[in-house]
Amino acid sequence: MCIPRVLLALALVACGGAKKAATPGGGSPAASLDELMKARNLSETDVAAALKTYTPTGRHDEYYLFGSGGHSGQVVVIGVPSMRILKYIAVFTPEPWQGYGYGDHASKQNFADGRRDGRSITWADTHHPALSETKGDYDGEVLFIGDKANPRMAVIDLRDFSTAQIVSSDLIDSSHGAAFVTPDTEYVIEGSQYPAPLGGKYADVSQYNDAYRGAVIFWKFDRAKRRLIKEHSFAIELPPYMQDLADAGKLDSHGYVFMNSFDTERAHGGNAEGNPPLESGASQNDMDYLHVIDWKKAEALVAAGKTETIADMRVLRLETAIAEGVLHFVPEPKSPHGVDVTPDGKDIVVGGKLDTHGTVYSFASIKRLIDEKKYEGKDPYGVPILPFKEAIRGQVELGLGPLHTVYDGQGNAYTSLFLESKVAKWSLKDLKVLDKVSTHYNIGHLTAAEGDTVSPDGKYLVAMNKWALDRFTPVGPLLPQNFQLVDLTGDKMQVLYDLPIPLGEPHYAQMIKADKVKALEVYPPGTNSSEMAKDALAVEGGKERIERTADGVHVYMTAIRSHFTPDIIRVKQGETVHLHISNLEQAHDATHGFALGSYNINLSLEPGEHENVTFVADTPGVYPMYCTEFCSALHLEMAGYFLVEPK
Ligand code: K7E
Ligand code: CUA
Repeated sequence: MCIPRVLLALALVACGGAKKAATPGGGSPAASLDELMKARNLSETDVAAALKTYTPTGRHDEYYLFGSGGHSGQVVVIGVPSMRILKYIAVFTPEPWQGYGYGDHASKQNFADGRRDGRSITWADTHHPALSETKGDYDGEVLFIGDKANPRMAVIDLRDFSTAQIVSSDLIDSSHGAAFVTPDTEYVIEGSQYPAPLGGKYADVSQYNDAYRGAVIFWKFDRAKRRLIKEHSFAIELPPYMQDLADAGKLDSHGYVFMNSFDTERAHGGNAEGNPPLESGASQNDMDYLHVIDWKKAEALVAAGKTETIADMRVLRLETAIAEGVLHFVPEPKSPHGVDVTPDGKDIVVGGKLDTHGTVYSFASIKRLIDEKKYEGKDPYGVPILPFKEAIRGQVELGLGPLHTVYDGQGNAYTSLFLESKVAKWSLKDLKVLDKVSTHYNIGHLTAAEGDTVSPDGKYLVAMNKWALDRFTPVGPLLPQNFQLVDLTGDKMQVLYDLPIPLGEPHYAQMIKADKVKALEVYPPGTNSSEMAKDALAVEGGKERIERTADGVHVYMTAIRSHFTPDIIRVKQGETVHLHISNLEQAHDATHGFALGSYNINLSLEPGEHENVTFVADTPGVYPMYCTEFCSALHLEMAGYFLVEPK
C-alpha cells in the first residue's frame, strides 16, 4: 500500500525536511520538501495526492483508461494513476500522425463502410467506449465505440490500438445506448435515441406516434475475426420514446438488456408552431419506462425467421416482441439517464436527471413479475408494464441530478450528481450515502477501475467533468473538459489530479488493468494491419520493382533506415498508381512515415507493416516523397522523387 510511503514523506516534511531532494545531474542541492511546499503553496494533502500519482520516468501505469474523444470522433488512452495521455486512437476522424484517412486502403475501407446515405462522414459524436468481455470480465482484446450523431459502431483492435472496422445501419438515424456488450461479447448493443421512421424513410413529424419508431441493434461480434458481422446481427423495434443508455445483464440477469427512456410523452417539439418546446413537453410525466429486453429469446426468434428485413437489418417487429414476451417496461422516475447493472447482476441502478433518487431495481423481482405476467397496465403500443413498487428493492436519496453509477469490489456504488457537481458514494447493501466529494464541474459520467465488470477493483475513480471553468490557465471561451482522478482507497474520497481534455466532451470511459492488454511491439514482416495477416502484396527486400499492368502502375516498395526502394518513381499523367510499401524493420522503434505532397497521401508504416495505396496521377509535376518520422541520423535523406510526366 502506498499509505506508509505517504506517511514517511509527510514525516520527513514535518521533521523539517533535513533530507534534500536529489538534483538531476548533481549540482547544488535542491530545496528541502518543506521549502518546496512553501514555495509552491502546497498542503500536506496536496503532497499526499502528488505522491499517489507521481510516476517516475520509465515506470508504467497500473491501468489503461479508454475515454471517448467526444466530438473529435477519436478515443483517448490515458495511464492511471499518472493521468498521462498515451495515445489518441483515430476512429471516425482522419488523423495524420497515424496516417489514418490519408490514402491507405484500410482506413479508406473504414470510412467507406461508415458512410451514411452514401455520404462520407469525417467526424463523430462518440459517447460510450466498451471493452470486450469474457464471462463479464474485460478480456483486453478489443474496444467498441458508438457514434451518436451518425449512428455507427467501431471496433478497435487492442493488439495495435487501431481501428479495425466501422459499421453502420440505415435502420436508425441517431443512437445513444452504444456501445455496451453482453457478458461474452456475443453482441454489441446500439440503441437509437431520437425516434424516426425506420430505414431512413420520410414521414412528417405530425405522424410521430404512428410512423416514428425507436430500435435497438444487436451487432453480432465474431471473436475469431474480431469483426462485427452485419448479416448475423438483428434489431428490435421499439415505441417512439427517446431510448437512452443501456446495460447488459450479467450472472443472475444474463440474457437481458436494460435500457431506459425519456419522452414517453412523445413530445416532438414545434415551439414555433404553437407546441411546447421539446424539453418541457418531454418532462410532463412523473414516470418513464425502463425497457427490459430478453435478448436470448429475441435471438431464438430471429433464428426462427420471425423477422422482417429493413435497411438490410433483420428486425423483430414490435408486435412480435410484445407477443413473444421479449419486451417489458417498468416505470422509472422522470427523465432517467444512466442504467447500470451491479457487479453481481442482481440489481439495476437507474439515475434520474430530474429526481434526487437512485432507484435500485431487483432483477429477481422483475423476473418473477414477468413470469407471473403481473402487469399494472400497457403502454399505447401494448407493451406490458410491470408494477414499479414490486420491481424495486428501494431508492436512495443521492442529491441533485444523479446520472451514472459505477461500482467498487466492496459493495459500494458511486453516482455522479450533475447539478451538485459531486460524486456520491453509497452502500448497495443498505442504500445509504457514505460520502460525497466535489468535482469541477458538471460531472457527467464517472468510471472506476474495472467498474463495469463482475469483479471491480475499486482503487481509482475518474470523474469526467464538462467545462472546467476555473481549473486551468485560460484558453478562451471554449473550455477544456476535466478528467479528475479520485482515490477510493480511504474512507473519504479524495481528488488527486486534474487532467484537461482539449478534444471534445468525453462522456464515458472504461479502465482496465494494464497487464490484460497484450499490445504488439512490432508487426510480423509484411503485415496488413487491418487484416492482422500477411498481405498478399507484401514486399521483401531485394524484390522491389515497378510493374505496368492493365489496371495501372504497381510500385512494390520497401522502407528501411534510411531509404525507400525504389526512390524514384516515373509515371505518366493520368496513370493509376498502386503503391505497395512494406516497412522491413523489426526493431521496436523503427516507424517510417511516407508523405507524398500535393496528393494528400500520408502513411505511418510501423515496423513490419505493409500498406497499399491507389490513386490517379492526374497532375503532372515533380513531387518529393519523404519519410515523416525522425527515424535515424539520415532521416532527412530518406526521400525520393515521384515524377509525373505530362501527357
Ligand atoms: Cu451521460 Cu452520452 Cu452517457 Cu454524456 S451520456 S454524460
Ligand atoms: Cu524513415 Cu525517417
